[in-house]
Amino acid sequence: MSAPFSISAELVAEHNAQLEGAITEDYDALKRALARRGIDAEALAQKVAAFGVAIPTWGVGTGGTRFARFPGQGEPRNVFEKIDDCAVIQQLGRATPTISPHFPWDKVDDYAALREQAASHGLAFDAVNSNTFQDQPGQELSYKFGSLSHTDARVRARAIAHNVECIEVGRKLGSKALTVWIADGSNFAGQSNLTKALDRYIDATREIVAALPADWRVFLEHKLYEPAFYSTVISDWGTSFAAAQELGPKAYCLVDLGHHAPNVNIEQIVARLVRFNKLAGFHFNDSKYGDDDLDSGSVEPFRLFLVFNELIDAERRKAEGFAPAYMIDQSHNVTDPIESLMQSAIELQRAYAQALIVDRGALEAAQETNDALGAHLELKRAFTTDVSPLLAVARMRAGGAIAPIAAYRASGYRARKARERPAVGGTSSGIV
Ligand code: LRH
Ligand code: MN
Repeated sequence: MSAPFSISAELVAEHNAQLEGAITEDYDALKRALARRGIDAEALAQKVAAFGVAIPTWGVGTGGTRFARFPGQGEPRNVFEKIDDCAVIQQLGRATPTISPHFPWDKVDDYAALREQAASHGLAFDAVNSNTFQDQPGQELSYKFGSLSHTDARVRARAIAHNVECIEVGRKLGSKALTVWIADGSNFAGQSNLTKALDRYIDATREIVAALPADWRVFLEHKLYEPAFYSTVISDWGTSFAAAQELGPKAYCLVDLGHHAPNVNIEQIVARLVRFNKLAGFHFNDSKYGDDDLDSGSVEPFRLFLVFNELIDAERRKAEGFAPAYMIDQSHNVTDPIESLMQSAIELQRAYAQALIVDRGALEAAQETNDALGAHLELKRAFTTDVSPLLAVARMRAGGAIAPIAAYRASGYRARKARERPAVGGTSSGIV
C-alpha cells in the first residue's frame, strides 16, 4: 500500500521561483507606499505571518443543503484523511496551523494517533465542538425537542454527558476549549416556555462548566434561527452574554458571523463582548441572507474588515482577557473545499492586515472632533489598500506558495485523491 499522495516541497519551490520576481517588485512598491504613511511593512509582514485561523474538519468535505449535496472528487472518508487535507491548506497557505474537530463526526478509537498524525503535519487542535443537534443511530433519548434545555432531565443528562466526553477527547488532543452550539428552540408560539427553557439550559451548562479543566474555556455559540424557526434558546449575543455571566469566568461568547439577522452590526457586538471580557472568538464565514456558511470575505469583505478593526483596537488598548480563538465554519457546496479554505484564510489575513494599517492616531483625532467623514475615510484608506503582495511575501517566507490555489491545481492533488479515495456511498464528510 503506497503512501498517500502529498504535494512535494519541490513543486512549491518551482511554483514560487516563477512568481517571486514579480511579487517582490509589487511588495517593494507597497513597502514604499506604506513607509510614506509611517507603516513598517516588514513588521506588518511578521504580524501577518503569526496570524492563524483554525480549519473546521467538517469543512474539508463537500457540504450541502437540505435539498442536496453533490459530493466532489476524492472526498476525505475519515478524520485522518480530513487532516491530510488540512495539512495541504497549511502547506500552501501557511495561515491555518490548527484544526477544530467535531464529535461524534470525528470519533476514533485512538486519539493519540490522531494527535500524532496532526503533529506530523505541524498541526494542533483548537476548540472541540459537541453535537447535540443530531441523534446517533439507535439513540433512545432523542434531541428532537432539544438537548441541554430539553424538558426531560434524562435527555439533558445525556447531552451533558456528551459534552463532558468531548472535553475528555479534547484533553487527549491538546485542545483548551469546548464550543457548545445547541439547536434547541421551537417552531410554534406556545410550544416552549421561553424562560424555563433558558433556565434548564443554564443549569445543564453549569454542569459542563464544572467538568472543565482549570485552563479550559467553554464557548457558547448563539444563532438567531434554524433548525428552530419560531424561537431559539440561545438566539442572540445578549442571551449568550447573560448566560456566560451566570456561568462564570470560564464561559465566553462565540460569534459565528452567519448567525445574526440581516444588517445586524456584528462589529459592534464584537466590541461589546470585548468590553465585557466575554469574547470567545469566531466562526468566520460570510452570508447574504441566512446562515449561508459561504466563504469568508466573499460577500461582505468590508464587514469582515470592520470586525478586525474592532479586534485590533482591542489588541492596541490591551483589553482585559482579550484572547479570541479564530476558527472558520463554512460549507463548501460548489467549490473544492481545499481551495475555498485556502482563499478564506487569505481573506481573513487580508482583513487583519488592513485593520493593522489603520492610522489609529488620525482616526481617534477625527472621532474626538466629530469629523465623521474624516474618521470614515481613515478606515476606507486602509480597506482600499491592496495588501496582497505583502500577504504573498509573508506566505513565501514561511515556506508556503505565492499563489496557493494555482500551486494546488498544478499539483493534481484532487485528481490523485480521487484515485486513492474511491467514493464510499452513504457517508458525508461535509455538512449534512
Ligand atoms: C451551527 C454551526 C455550529 C456547528 C455547525 C456545524 O449552524 O455554526 O457552529 O456546530 O454549524
Ligand atoms: Mn458555527
